[in-house]
Amino acid sequence: MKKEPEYIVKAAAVVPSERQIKWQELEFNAFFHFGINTFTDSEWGNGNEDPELFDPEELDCRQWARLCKLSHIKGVILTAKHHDGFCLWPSKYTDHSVKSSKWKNGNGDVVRELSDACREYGLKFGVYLSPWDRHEETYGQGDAYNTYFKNQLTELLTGYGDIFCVWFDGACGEGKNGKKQKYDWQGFYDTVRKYQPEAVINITGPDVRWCGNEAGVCRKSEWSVVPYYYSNAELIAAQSQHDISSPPKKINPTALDLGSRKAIKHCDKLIWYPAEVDVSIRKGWFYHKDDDYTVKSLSKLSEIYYNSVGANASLLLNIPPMPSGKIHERDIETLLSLGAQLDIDFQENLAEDSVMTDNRHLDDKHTGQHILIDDPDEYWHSGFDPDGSELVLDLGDEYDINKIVLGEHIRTGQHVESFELFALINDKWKKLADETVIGYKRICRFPEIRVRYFKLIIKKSRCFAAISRFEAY
Ligand code: FUL
Repeated sequence: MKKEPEYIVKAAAVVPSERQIKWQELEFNAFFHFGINTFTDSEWGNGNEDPELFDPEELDCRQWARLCKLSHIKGVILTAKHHDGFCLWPSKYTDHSVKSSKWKNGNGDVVRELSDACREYGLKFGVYLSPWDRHEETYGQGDAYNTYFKNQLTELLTGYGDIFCVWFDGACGEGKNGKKQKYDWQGFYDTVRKYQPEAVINITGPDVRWCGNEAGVCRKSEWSVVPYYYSNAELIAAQSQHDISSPPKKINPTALDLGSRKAIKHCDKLIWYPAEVDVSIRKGWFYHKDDDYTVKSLSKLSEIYYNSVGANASLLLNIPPMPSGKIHERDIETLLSLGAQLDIDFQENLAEDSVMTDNRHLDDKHTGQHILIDDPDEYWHSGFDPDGSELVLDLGDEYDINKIVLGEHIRTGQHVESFELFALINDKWKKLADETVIGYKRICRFPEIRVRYFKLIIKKSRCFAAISRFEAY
């Protein structure tokens, strides 16, 4: 039995909530930044925009949803209200919304149209609601604004069916009247839990952590077990964007390591707080004609996908619709090609009917072979001496393979600290990967090889290792 220090025993026992597991399993979601900024060609509105300007004459939320469906996207998050305070639904608490616009003579509701389209296409639906509101008079007045915000939240949580995610932006600044608002974060969270208990609360929230940049990358070792400290809303807000001219492009260097032994050693409290990578398909978060040439290529998007979904993070890709209410053809083209590429990349898991042996396991219900059972709750458990444990996959025949997908059984926590992956080539084990964490999903890519046997060595793991995914493509 491996003797671990007390703080590692504690870290190994931290597990996700059911809502965090459901969210993690979605893997790839879409962000839609759409609002008054779409019509003023800006990124941050100042709240004084004329609502009349909002007029997406050809709004087609079914087009947005269809595109997501074809691109492997599982959930959608709409900017119901951005920093300018303009609401995409007819909130009864303000006139600064679609009801004062030209669109459908003030009778339209984008939240309704998109949530309906998502249901039709089998996608999850979520909302972004900016705490920072540059229009609302009560902003900066303490309780008055907090009540306003909770009322709006309640409208969104009770009027549009199931909500899978509520995204609270960390960006905050001065209000209209120069005052700063003291947010009632706990009250906001309680409102979400009351009306949509299954929804995760992201970013300045307790369930999902911002990866720390908007460049589409996560850390080499993305731990889901991190100090409680990182979920502090004031801290997240302080590290978020404060100035429109300097978007946070890189990972904050002081936070390169959130979950290693060194990073958690002196922490009183650890939590399950998995990472989300949010990035835009083009330069801005909102649509600008001048950005049409900045739409990311298939190779860039695919790199972002593998560096997030394949590295224990979730991907939230922003696709900003045009003033017409439709998505630009360049964005469509590149997204569809990503969808087609992912279809090819994950066409057939060649490990499905294979044999998996191990050099140790906890008991007969947790042998290597259990990894291959098509049930996320079947897994191999190393027993309590995990370092140096080995799993050997025999595909039964030789196949051309360039990807191995691994995953820990996160219901029992995140444990693996380092591993190596090998393939048997000409009777010699050739090293394909030498990595740190696995977490919910780790995709190891390598130049295509013809191979029958793979070997995974768990070099170091906290207390034990539990693997529930080993796929070959
Ligand atoms: C940031 C905001 O300021 C941007 O406009 C955008 O909404 C991004 C997702 O979050 O904090």
